[in-house]
Amino acid sequence: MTDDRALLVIDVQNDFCPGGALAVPGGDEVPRIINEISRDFAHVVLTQDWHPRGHLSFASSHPDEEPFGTIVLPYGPQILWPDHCVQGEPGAEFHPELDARRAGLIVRKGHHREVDSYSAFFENDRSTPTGLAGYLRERGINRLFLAGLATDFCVAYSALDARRLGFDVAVIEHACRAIDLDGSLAVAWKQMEAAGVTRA
Ligand code: VGL
Ligand code: ZN
Repeated sequence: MTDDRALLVIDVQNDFCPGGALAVPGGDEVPRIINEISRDFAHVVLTQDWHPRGHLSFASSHPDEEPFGTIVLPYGPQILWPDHCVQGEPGAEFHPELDARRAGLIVRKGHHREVDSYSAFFENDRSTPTGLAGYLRERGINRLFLAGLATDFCVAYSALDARRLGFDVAVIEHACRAIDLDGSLAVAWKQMEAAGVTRA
């Protein structure tokens, strides 16, 4: 099928939904919205946050730190999160209402213990690629539509990296939900708008 658009569904996993370890308010509202939207796309890619136990983004890996604090790692500041999306645990599974059947690719990210990975394209060192850009380019995909969790972290980082890589990028706002930590949602939108990300 010649369609130069892809739907990129970010981290619609149990731990980011109410009842999960890092619950995003309203996170469980997006699977059904995304299922509707995905019918219009020939290309659907899902991402899955996929951390080993003891991941350095977990506050529990640092004896003197609390969740939602910040530390400095070799690649820069890192927010510390509750343990979430641990490989093979129920919290790392896709939300049961998300229809994953039409996804052509599932990108797992955050599996290196020492580096977090918000973006679907690069780890948080902003230089180690996941391979997704090559996959999309080989298929002639130029335009990306993003949905999922969380707007101000993994969706925003993915959108910004996609722009940096030369893709047209739209964030489908009603199919995303935010963590909004200390105004992070407003900051994320400011950065996305400055980078030429549109709202769909
Ligand atoms: C995410 C924090 C930590 C996200 C993932 O999917 O937005 N946020 N890991
Ligand atoms: Zn994570």
